Amino acid sequence: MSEHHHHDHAAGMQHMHGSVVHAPAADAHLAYDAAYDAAQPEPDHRVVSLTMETCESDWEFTAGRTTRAWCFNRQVPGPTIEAQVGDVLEVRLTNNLPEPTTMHWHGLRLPAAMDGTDMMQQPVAPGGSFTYRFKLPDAGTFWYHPHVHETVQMERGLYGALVVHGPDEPTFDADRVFVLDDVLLDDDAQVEPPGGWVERHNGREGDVRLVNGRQEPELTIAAGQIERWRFVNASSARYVRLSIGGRPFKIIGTDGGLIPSPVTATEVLLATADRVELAVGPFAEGEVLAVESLAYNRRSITWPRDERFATLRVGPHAPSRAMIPETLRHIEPLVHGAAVPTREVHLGVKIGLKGMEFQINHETHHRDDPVVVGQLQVWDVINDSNMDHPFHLHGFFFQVLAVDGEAPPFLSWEDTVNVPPKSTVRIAWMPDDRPGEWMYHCHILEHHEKGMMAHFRVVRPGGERAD
Ligand SMILES: [Cu+2]
Repeated sequence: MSEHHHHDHAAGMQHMHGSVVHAPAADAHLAYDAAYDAAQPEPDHRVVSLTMETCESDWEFTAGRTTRAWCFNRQVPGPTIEAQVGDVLEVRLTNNLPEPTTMHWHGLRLPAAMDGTDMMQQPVAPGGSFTYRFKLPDAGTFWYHPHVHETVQMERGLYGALVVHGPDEPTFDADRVFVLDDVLLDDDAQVEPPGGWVERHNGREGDVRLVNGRQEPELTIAAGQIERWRFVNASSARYVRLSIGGRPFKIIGTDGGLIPSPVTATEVLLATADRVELAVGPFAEGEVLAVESLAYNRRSITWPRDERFATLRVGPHAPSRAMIPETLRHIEPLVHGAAVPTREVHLGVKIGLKGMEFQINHETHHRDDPVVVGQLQVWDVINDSNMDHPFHLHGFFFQVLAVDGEAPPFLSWEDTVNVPPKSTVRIAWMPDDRPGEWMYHCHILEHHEKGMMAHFRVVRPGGERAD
């Protein structure tokens, strides 16, 4: 799938200093081990090394029509990176776009310096290079994308998937990644530049729906087989209420990897940037199913309707070796019993003299208080506005404790959660020992750009005042 190759760690490679990622353990997200070296692979693991070039390139989102896209390695999505927990990922980025860019590693617990935000690194200038290097502590479906000028760069095709395999995964007949997106093309099949106030309010929803960079492709699956389908919603603003012909599937994973046990459902909502992993099948030969997004009213101005992403055709029968255990993983709850909120994060939209402002705690580009390593965070994320916003926290996984006081149907690790209008989502997370500048924001790209974001420091105890 990808062009990367493996090579063993060679002595003398650069170490990153001043950052420590905690070690994987029974529940990796809670452990901490000062000996964990973010720059060196675990014993018997490798450095997964690859080069990435960003540049303008021709791409056929729609068959027979050429778009000047912006690509990682001349493809949309960029190459799917695959690695194992405990490997080090080393990506040498060369930017051949006409403007600066970065790579943000969405969902990964990495040192702040590798997060790819303009808070932590100078964006890579045209013609410049930067090497990202960090260890992969967690299994799951992640993705990468620029963290500058996203409404243009991501819309034109800059994104890709990263799959990290764990030591103890369920067995499937196939393991596939589907990166969903939509793109707004003009009559000449070129990507429309950012639009007017409706788009700034709603976020952009394109009329061409893409699976792995192609418009409404045909997919096939063998009758009788069960596959692992990993979905990434890379859209600017589109929510995907995913259905596969209305047939039941099993949800087995979310943003932060496997969930405790499979959950049977006929649909699942992916806000922008969300990931979900499904066990799909078995189907009967000859069936034809729509992979589609059912109408979802996120209270934007556009009217919701069912829209197709792909067509799934079921081919001849093949034997199955799939084995999906009832227990997929142990997740330790961060909070037992009643939680005491430590912070309120208000999401608001204000229309005033400055036009439309998308705010956190009543200001754009909010500077939030530091959090201290090892101090449990319980945040009430409160949506004061009349439309949905997907809340994304960089660098750390959280657990959703409640949505308007109701516990979610299953425990999971997340980095993105939808916050419905006039609702409160209570989350808990534990800052492990990765000090630095971090951020959270709405992942509707136009809202993020218009200020619905905040930055804050993670500080060591006693190292800095926390208030
Ligand atoms: Cu938003």
